[in-house]
Amino acid sequence: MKTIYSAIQPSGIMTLGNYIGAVNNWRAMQSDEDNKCIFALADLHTITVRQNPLEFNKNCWSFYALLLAVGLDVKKSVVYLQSHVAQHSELAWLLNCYTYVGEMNRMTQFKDKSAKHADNINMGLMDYPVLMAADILLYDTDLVPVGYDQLQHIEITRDIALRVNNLYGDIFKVPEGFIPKVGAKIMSLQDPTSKMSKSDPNPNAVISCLDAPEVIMKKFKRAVTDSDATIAYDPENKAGISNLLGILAVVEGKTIEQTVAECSGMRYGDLKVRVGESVIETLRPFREEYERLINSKDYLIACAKEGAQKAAEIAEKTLKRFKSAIGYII
Ligand code: ATP
Ligand code: LTN
Repeated sequence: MKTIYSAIQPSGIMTLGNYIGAVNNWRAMQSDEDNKCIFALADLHTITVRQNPLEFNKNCWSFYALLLAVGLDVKKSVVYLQSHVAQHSELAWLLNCYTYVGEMNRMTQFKDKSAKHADNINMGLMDYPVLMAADILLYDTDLVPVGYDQLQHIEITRDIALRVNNLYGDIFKVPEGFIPKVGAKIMSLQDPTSKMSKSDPNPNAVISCLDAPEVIMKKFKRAVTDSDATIAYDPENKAGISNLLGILAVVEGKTIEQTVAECSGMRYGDLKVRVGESVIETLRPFREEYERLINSKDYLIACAKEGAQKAAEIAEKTLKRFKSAIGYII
């Protein structure tokens, strides 16, 4: 049995990048009987950037409903809110004392986000990877399915786990990242050299999993490509077209080679329409199920509560193991 753990922040909107790079794989891993899957809304991480309380609350509901709508099954997997399981904060504190300031200073995301939010470089922003390490290590995780941008955080999680194990014996399982071969970094539709990001202020750059079909089509038709007219997969020199091919391959469940073979010879405009149509059909059932779930708050509350109980049971065991090794009276 392998334990799979991952999380997503309830901030902004869930993008096609989040779906392809992360959530789509969570669902695939959940359907393997040999996997025990645990998925969280990383709502403690979200307040490292200042949130409007009403909007934040709405986003938490919305992301939880959307996780279920895309197919996370609460009967098979544990799906919960990080803030409902106090062990995350407690382990993060303990791990802080086994993490060096220099290590956190070097984190790419910390540097990027500090530059972006220069008026609010809070301790949480710097400590973000330690909380993430706590999330992962609490569940004796084997594999962490994430997009490419999170790889550095998985590395530091492994470093912290090994450091603790060297001091106290076998306390933590040392996890591995799981990065998809295609789709680990879906690019912005307006600037295909940068990542499609939830927090992009330009709505044309980003597909939301809840966008209406006509909006999705419009955004793909406007996607930035290049002036050459050949369809080829070459992320370095043909970033826009390669991004479209990558998206198409994942949503149609094909390899890049198959997709390129099918599309070679197409005009750019036709490729854009083909990608738009496939993405619309992929997202359509999610949007419909989301509309149903977001109006079933009692059901969502019951699911979240059950998820948190199951998560806390596992988390408490790991936390006690570590505290006892440090010397705490437990
Ligand atoms: P922001 O850009 O505002 O920091 P985000 O879009 O990266 O947010 P997160 O909540 O940080 O969203 O990421 C959730 C998951 O989605 C992570 O596993 C991350 O690696 C993955 N992910 C995010 N954007 C992409 C992308 N463009 N392509 C592939 N995977 C992505
Ligand atoms: N930092 C992650 C979200 C996250 C996460 C985790 C992912 C928080 N805790 C544990 C995997 C495992 C991000 O996607 N930005």
